[in-house]
Amino acid sequence: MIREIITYPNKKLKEPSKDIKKFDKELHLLLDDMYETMVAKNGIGLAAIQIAIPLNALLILLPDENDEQKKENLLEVINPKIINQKGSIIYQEGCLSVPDYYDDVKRAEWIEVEYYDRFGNKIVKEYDELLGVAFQHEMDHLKGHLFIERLSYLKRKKFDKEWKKKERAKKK
Ligand code: Y12
Ligand code: CO
Repeated sequence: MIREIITYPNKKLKEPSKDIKKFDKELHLLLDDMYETMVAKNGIGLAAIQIAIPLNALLILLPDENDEQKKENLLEVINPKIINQKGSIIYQEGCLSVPDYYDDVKRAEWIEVEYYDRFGNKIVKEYDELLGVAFQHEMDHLKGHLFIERLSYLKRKKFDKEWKKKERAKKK
């Protein structure tokens, strides 16, 4: 089922998510709905809190070299932790919960993470480039943060100005 995505400034997006304890059918249904929602909305990543569920689950599905999102490349991530990181990279990010705004964000260039798959198997992996950036972006959601909080002072001002302008236009 395609779920509604909550958007800035919905306060729920600030809520820290909780660890998942049961790797059961209910979790599988949540992950399936998240997948349907992410693909339907043209996303490459989605955290459960973006559909108002404060649980530590996220998905990432990058397009392949033919620009296709193949389900076999889907990353389902439960209760993730970054255990090592190094370097820095600047990447232009966007977010389904912050529609129509894209900007450069600085993050770690390489991360080592541990997490669980949908069956409760523990996974330890390294990610870099876009996958590493997307992983960090989605993990921020689980802690109640949006990428716009990581913008420089001037870029954040630019975001606030554009957002207010859009709000005024909606009221007309
Ligand atoms: C780099 C880039 C993105 C991430 C996090 C995952 N972000 C997304 O999946 C953003 C998707 C997105 C899709 C949009 O819709 C379309 O393009 C049709 C979109 O546009 C609007 O909302 C109007 C904005 C964002 C991490 C690293
Ligand atoms: Co996002």
